[in-house]
Formats: sequence, structure tokens, C-alpha cells
Amino acid sequence: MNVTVKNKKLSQWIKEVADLCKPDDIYVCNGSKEEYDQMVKTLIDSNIAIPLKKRPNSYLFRSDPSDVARVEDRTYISTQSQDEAGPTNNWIDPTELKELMKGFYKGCMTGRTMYVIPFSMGPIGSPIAKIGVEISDSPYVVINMHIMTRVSDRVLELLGTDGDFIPCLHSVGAPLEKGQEDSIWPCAPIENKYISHFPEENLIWSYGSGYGGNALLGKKCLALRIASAMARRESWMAEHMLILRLTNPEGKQYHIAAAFPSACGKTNLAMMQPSLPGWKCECVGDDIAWMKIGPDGRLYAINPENGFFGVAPGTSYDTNPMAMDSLKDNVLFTNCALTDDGDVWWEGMDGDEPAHAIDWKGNDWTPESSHDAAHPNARFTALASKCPVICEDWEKPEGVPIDIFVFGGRRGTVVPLVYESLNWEHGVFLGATAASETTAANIGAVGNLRRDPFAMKPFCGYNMGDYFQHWLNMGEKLGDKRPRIFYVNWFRRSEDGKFLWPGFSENSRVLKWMCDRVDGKAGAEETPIGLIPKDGELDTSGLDISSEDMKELLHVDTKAWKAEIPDIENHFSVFGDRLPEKLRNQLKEFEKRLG
Ligand code: GTP
Ligand code: SPV
Ligand code: MN
Repeated sequence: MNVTVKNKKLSQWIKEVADLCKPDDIYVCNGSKEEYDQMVKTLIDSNIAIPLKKRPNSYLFRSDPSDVARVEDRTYISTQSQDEAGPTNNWIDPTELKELMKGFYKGCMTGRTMYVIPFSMGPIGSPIAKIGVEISDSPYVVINMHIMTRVSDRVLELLGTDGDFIPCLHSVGAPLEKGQEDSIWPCAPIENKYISHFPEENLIWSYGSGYGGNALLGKKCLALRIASAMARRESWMAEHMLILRLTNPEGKQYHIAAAFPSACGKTNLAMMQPSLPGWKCECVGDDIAWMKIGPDGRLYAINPENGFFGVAPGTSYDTNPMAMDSLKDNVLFTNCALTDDGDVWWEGMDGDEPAHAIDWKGNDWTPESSHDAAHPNARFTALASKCPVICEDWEKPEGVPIDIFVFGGRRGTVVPLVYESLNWEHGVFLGATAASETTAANIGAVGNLRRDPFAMKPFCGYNMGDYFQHWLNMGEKLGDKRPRIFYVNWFRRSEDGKFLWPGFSENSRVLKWMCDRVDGKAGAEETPIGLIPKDGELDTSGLDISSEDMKELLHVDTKAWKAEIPDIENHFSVFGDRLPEKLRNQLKEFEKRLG
């Protein structure tokens, strides 16, 4: 081991894990640039990282074709009673799960180095920040954590001898025999993967995957699943939400937090550049919000992350120029295609398709190929500080005051472009019943409609019925300082399958309507589902869209909504008596309004 660890709990844990996993070596990370560069060099020398000629200090990685996304089916919330994990989470008894996983962990780091990664979610030392330590046998994980979290020896200093942290154990689950050649992307077969959370003891055990949220444990595992359980105990909120600051032409600021399911537009909206003249948008965070009630009674949000782990396909100067500008140097790319001149490429990037490329699996690709060059869940890992529109207050420990919550999802039909909730309880009902078509961010079928309440189905670390109640409770605590709640759908399609709404920078028009609603300046029409922009109230000046399409986008099809009721009833029924009475009543009221 390269340093002496002074923290008692940490040195004890390192010893326990080393005794179990039997690594060849132990290295404690300090988060320095030298450390990053050294790890990258090792990865290049073993042909795992591919340097990109066109982007300084940027590298391409190719994962195993079986290990390309989160694995919700293999993700567990392990609490003493199954009821605590609730009906939306996979559950195994903690003692049983630990025994089972210890079997896998035994000797699993043989032939590898065990990295100890001290990190902070939130600015180091800030009162809202949480300290984690990830132990991982993946150097790819180490460099990604360097970008996505604050990895530093200062974290160890802060821990002192007795400070507490959240232990996050990770192994790719691929021990190396003596003389055995390593693969480019070691991992375990799907049935041996376990992404386990023990929220009652603030503990994470992950085994068998090296990809994204399965392996970068500060993100979904700590900052959402463990943090959501902490947040309920301590009366704050940990949400799968982007945070943005919008400034109107008069200079008034609005802060918006929006929850859309994975690969449904958070990164894009967080960095959106308004098409409306005079409006300005700045990014505070693109995936996770931690929110606490401040001294003035308002709700304040921080982004606990340090970088973006963003969906590459579809990202272009046309759709998300600020993301593109964040990707010029010091970026890690995973499962993108490689062009002949040494750059990355993905479907939807600006300009012509390359005549030839190497696809994400490492094979030749041409536009005639029958498959995509980049995997649909190909990702970039980039520092938040590289984003040209990162908000100057993004690291402010007290956070930014939230005015507006937005829920949404990917719905080809039924759900209109935008509507406002009738009140907080109705807003919670909208969050609790949110539905979206599944995406490539999880291993499994794509395009299936499912209920994904608050975009938290895969990320809530306790019983989702109690989580609904927590939202209602927070509303009561906030009183008249509650943010307003809206629902959006950028993904409504016409009969011929095209998106009806241009999206991206044009989404500013929808956000403007929300801000005007907050200021009491914009009219709305009450419908059974909520408040829809009154005719002409959504600013479409300069937008090339037919009035028929606009009508369709804001149309409330009562018959189609009635057809949703059985599915909502079904969705609610699984929570039994953990479903708050207020939501049961909301459903009744909704049915009544539909007539
Ligand atoms: P995670 O990182 O998985 O949580 O995803 P995310 O919610 O940040 O989604 P992201 O912004 O990366 O968008 C996912 C995909 O949706 C990309 O391919 C985008 O191009 C596409 N997308 C985002 N916003 C819009 C929009 O307004 N309209 C349309 N048509 N597509 C969009
Ligand atoms: C998501 O799936 O919501 C992501 C990507 O943000 S991952 O980090 O893999 O969870
Ligand atoms: Mn996400």
C-alpha cells in the first residue's frame, strides 16, 4: 500500500476487503493529475484506452458487448424487511445477499490492483456534501471517478481518524490467473452481476459490471439510492433531476429542477440555449439534485456531481452545442465509434456520416452497415467545469432556490407538450404516475411504456409508497414556498412517426410559459389533466410550426386519458396501504374530471 491510512474505519475496511478479494496490490488514490495521467498511460499501454488524435487528453474505451448499461434486474435494495424496499425494488435479505456476494468477492481481485478512491459528492467540506470511499479493481473506474466526483487526499484529511464515510465496494468480477492475459473490458456474466445497496447501514456492494451507474458508485448508488433513504430520514430530497438557471430579458432569475427518466433529455435541457431572444440558460447540474429547505423556507438545490456522464448519440452542435463544447479535450468516451482520422463519432453528430469508421465493437463500419456505429448508450465523461454555460453558482454550498419542478418522459402519444398541475398534491400525483418509454440506458427492451414515478423507479432506495408520502410531507413543510409543478413531453409523434415538437433550444418557449405562470403573466385553461397554455399563450413567434401541429401538441384527448386509468390503478395497487390516501383521492378526482 502506497500510504498509511489514518482513519480507523477505513483502514479496517481496506484490510477486510483485501483479505476477502486478495488483490496483488493496494493503491490509495489522491486525485492528482499525475495519478490520472499515470493510470491513463497504463491503460494506453495495455490497449484499453485509445488516444484520440483530434481531442487532446481524450480517450475512447470499448466495453464488453454484454456490459453496456445499468442492469436494473440485477440491482437490489437489501433492507431487513422486504416491505421497506417496497414493490418496485428487487430484494434479497441482507445476510443472505452478503453471504452470496462474499462467495463472488472471494479472491476476485487476484492478479489486479485494488484502488481505494476517497471522494466527495458535493464540494469538499461543504455541509451538504457526503464522503464516500470506493474500492475498485478497475482503473477505468478510477479515472471516471476523477471526473465525475471530487477525488482527493483532502477527503482523507477531512475524515481524520474517526470521521464517517459511505463504503462503496466494486469489483469487475474477473480475477486473473498467473500468466492469463487480461481482456479489454473484464466483467462477469449477467447472472453473476449484483448491484447491491444496504440503505440501513449506508453501504454499497457492486460486483461484475464495469459500466456507468453499475460501477461509478458515487452516482446512482450513493447520490440517489443511498441518499434518497437518508433524505427521507433527515427531511431533505435526493432526486434524479437536472438543475438549471433561466434568466429572462429583464434579468430575473428562475431555477428549474426537472426529472426525466434516463436518456429522456436532462443533459440536453440542462445546457439548452434558448431560441427566444434575450433569454439565458445556465447549467447547475444534469442528472442529480440534492435539495434542502433553507433558512428562508425555500427549497435549495445542489448538484452533488463534478462531471457529466452523458448520452453521446444525438448530441450535436445542432441539438446541444454546449455539451459539444464541453467535449473538446480531457474527455473519456465509451462505446462511441472511431473515425479514420482519430476522432469519435456517433449517430446524430453534425455533418456527414464518415465513409468508414470502427464501430463500438471494434469492427469496420460504413454507412451501408446494418447496425449503428456507436452503441445507443455510448457515453462521454466530461468535467462540469468544461461546460461554457456552467452556472457561476454551481458549487455554492447553499445551492440555488428552486422555483419550478418539471416532470416528464418519452411518450409518442397521449401526453401533451406541457401542462401545469392544479396544486402541489396534484403535482405529486403527476410525478407518481409519470410514464415513459424505456431506453438503452438500462439493459432490456427499448420502447416499452412503463410507470417511472418521478424518474426514480430505478433509483429509489426505499419503499416507493413512502417516497410519495415524503413528497407530500415536503410540500407541507414548504407551505407557500412550494415550487410550482409542471409536466412536459418533448417526444409526441405525428401519425407518420415524426416528432411534432422541434425540441432542444425551442424548449425554451415552454420554460418561458412556466416562468410567466409563476409571475402570473400567462393564461391557462383548465382541463381534466391540468392547466394547458391558453390559445396563443405559448410563444411560437419565429417558429416554423403549423397551427394543426400546435393544436395536436396541446390537445387533451379525454378518451385516451380515460384509457390510462386502469394502468394507473394497477400501478397504484402494488403499494397497498403504503399508497398515501391523498394520491388515492387524486386518482378519484382525476377520474371524476374525465367524466
Ligand atoms: P441520462 O444521462 O441517462 O439520465 O439521460 P438524460 O435524461 O440526460 O438524456 P439526454 O439529455 O442525454 O437525452 C437523451 C436522448 O434524447 C438524446 O439522444 C437526445 O438527443 C434526445 N433528446 C433530448 N432532448 C430532446 C428533445 O427536446 N427532443 C427530442 N426529439 N430529443 C431529445
Ligand atoms: C442513467 O441511466 O440515468 C444515467 C447513466 O445517468 S448511469 O450513470 O449509467 O446510470
Ligand atoms: Mn440519469
